[in-house]
Amino acid sequence: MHTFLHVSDLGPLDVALREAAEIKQERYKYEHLGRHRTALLIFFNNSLRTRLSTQKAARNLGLDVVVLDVNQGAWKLETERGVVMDGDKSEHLLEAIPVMASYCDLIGVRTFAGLVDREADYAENILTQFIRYSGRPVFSMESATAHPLQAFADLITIKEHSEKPRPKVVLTWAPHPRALPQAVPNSFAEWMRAADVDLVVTHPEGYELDPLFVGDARVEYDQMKAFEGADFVYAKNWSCPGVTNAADYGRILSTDREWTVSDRQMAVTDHAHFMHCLPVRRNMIVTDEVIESPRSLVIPEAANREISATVVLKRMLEAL
Ligand code: AN0
Ligand code: CP
Repeated sequence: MHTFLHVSDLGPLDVALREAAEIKQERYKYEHLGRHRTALLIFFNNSLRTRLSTQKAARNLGLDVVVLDVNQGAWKLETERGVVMDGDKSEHLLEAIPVMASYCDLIGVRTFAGLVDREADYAENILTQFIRYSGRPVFSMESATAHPLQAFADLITIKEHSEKPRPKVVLTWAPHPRALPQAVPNSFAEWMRAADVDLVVTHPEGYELDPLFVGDARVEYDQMKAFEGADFVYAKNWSCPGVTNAADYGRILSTDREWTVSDRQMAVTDHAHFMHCLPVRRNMIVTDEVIESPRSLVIPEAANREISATVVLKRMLEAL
């Protein structure tokens, strides 16, 4: 595997899930693969889980790890070609990428959508330059439009806790005070469609996700109706994807706290598990009661980030 952005990069999901289960039992089984190899993890944005779990995964595989926070101590990077660099940016990505690549064997990149230019965000402007100019395998640690390591961990978690062969999984929008990317719901929808689950997406009108990710998944604008009989509820905020109205891209269209996941909605589910990728704002996205309930999976879900990252890095090392 040379790039990791979409579910298709991983090949058959049943094989990947078996590999994940095996690695969870024996985390250091492939420790020899990373010997004398280095993974470089580059963060253009904040992270707690991805930063820690990906480092742990790399160590499971015997890799050396170098972490770079671009905004703390590196030169400010220009990402657009053709710009006259007379502003505050001292270095261009076009030099920085091959330089960084010369010190490592694998590269992980965390970068958020700008939420201003839909086309640039959906072209994955920064990640694409790493893929094109580094000559190294590159994996998304959440890029502008996708968060595949999260979606893979989510799928592992659902498979581990599912009491039915084809569970009903509801992806619900929830309110948030700041505009957030669509990366998490995009990947979650993409991965659930590829898995054997009954996916229902619910959000206020105007929040329609890009068809590239959501395909023809069922969309239900009535949140209570969507929750009926659900086995898993996956909450997330996202800003307007600009699918129905391009001018609204990146905007907050609703702050309706009726959408905050509470016991009221959970009561109509089939004793559903609650999931969220974290970080989560309590009593905006989900109430204290729901996130603290025994049906909440947010902690095992985050723990599975180590497992999804170990499988992905293992695949990349095997292909070197
Ligand atoms: C980010 C997002 O919504 O994409 C990261 C989630 C993993 N969330 C925040 O910035 C709060
Ligand atoms: N879920 C997730 O990716 O969290 P971080 O932003 O803390 O890495």
